[in-house]
Amino acid sequence: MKLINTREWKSLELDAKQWIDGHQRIESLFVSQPDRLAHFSFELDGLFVDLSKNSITASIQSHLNQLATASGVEAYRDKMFQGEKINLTEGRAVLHVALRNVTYHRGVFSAVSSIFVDGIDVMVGVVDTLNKMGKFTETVRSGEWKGATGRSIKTIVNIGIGGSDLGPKMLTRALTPYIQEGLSVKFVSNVDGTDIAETLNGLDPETSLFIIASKTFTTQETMTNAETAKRWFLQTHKPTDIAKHFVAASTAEKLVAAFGIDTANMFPFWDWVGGRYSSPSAIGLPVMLAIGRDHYAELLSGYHIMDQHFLKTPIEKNIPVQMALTGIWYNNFMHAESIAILPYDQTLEHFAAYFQQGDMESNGKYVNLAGERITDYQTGPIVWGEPGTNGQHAFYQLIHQGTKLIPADFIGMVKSHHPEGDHHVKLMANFFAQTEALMCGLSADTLRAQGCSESLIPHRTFEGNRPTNSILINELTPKTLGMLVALYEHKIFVQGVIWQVNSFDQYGVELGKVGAKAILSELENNKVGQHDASTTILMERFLKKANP
Ligand code: G6Q
Repeated sequence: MKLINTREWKSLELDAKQWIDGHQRIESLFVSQPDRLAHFSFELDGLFVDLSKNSITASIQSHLNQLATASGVEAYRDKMFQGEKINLTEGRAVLHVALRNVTYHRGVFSAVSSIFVDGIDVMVGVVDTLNKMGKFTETVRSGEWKGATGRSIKTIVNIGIGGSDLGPKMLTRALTPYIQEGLSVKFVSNVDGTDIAETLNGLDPETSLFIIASKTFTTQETMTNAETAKRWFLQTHKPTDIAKHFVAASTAEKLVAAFGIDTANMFPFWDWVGGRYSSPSAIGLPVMLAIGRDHYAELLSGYHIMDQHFLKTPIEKNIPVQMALTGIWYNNFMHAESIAILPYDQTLEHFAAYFQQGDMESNGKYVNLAGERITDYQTGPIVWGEPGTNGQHAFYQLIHQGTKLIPADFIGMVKSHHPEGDHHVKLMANFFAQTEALMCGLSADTLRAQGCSESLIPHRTFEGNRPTNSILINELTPKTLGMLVALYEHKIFVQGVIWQVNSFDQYGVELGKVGAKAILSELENNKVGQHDASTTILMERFLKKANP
């Protein structure tokens, strides 16, 4: 039966109509349901998730739960954890959960349990790679690993793009307080020469280590930047020195060797790790180098805690499921087009960008698993955001008084790594004040009582009723960060199941990879082929300017 014709979907459509027609308000739900927080807030190991400031009544919540059950979320989740090939279009298992299915004791990673794909226990490779990364990391961090001229490594440069860049960049930045003193980690991704040029400027080749991070080792941007870095390095070094200054995170051994990298310094991963889910794989090498093996193990343990919670907790208490259902409510029944992710923590400055890819590449699909065009409901939302309080002075105006509904996730910490004076209490006062103001608004009566002139009242009134999720974390540590990332990953998974899309392919990315190749060859040969009039004039103008 079509999703929109199911009993669960129809009930929710009715709920939405009643909510809108009844002019209901979120804050009044706290009066009609005095135990609302018990139903809408969740706690797991230092992570408190409050979903109570949403336009979701107890009855809507129960209809959403029924939708999750009827959509087979639990069965699909179990298939993922068991290594079934649920990425149907690519015929692959989806096992990023295997990457953190590990324990750690005195420098050694071991598997928690076996996970089989095609009769092979993937945990053997996972653990081997982690231990190899661990050993390598310790030699680099201790200074035992020497560059070609006998000096130890001070700067790590990760060259990758998309899933091979955003995750490690976000994690490394978020864990800044854990980075070893004297070690700096840089990320290059854009094929725009500015990115690599600015990174190489002032860099000392003798103390630099490049990680070429590419699952396929063919991605144009990454390989162009890697070749440029190699050329720059060879201005001062011999080809045989490459092995001491270049390593790879990849699945493509032959291409890695052809580049000049010693395959002993290649850290593998597998086809069942999707790019945007690959940060806890070998793609996490810059993170491990930055924060060390012990902290990296804590990061993986955080992911694992959330994975196990997702796997074992009934729908009603399952945090990723509940967050996903809240998102479905706005996306499909309240006509919201986007969601904002607003971390009140400067080190989470790349978090929204990371999950912009995580969400939009996973669920930005208009074809369902059966290959049919989805015409009657919305799939993935537009994801955007910036750290608070900067966002407050930029775009919050539209969230408060714009004509669009923008559900927002607020993420903040109880304890800061930089409590400097009263900075942290001020930061968090803004977090709490914003979520309250978005919900309660400011009425004309209050403004009148404050002496506001009648002509200004329409402008200064806030309708409120703007929904928010609040995630309050005790402290941003490797463990809680792992939990937070896994929470969003599983939320995306649940939504993909309900929308019946394959959250694990990315043909939209691949289109870009192929399209640019053909045009590049035309530009290089100064010969514009068959294109539409607009593309032709753009290319001709570009060529004229480039070769006047
Ligand atoms: C992620 C995508 C995409 C990918 C990049 C880099 O899920 O597949 O962002 O990670 O295109 O690909 P390579 O790692 O193969 O260079």
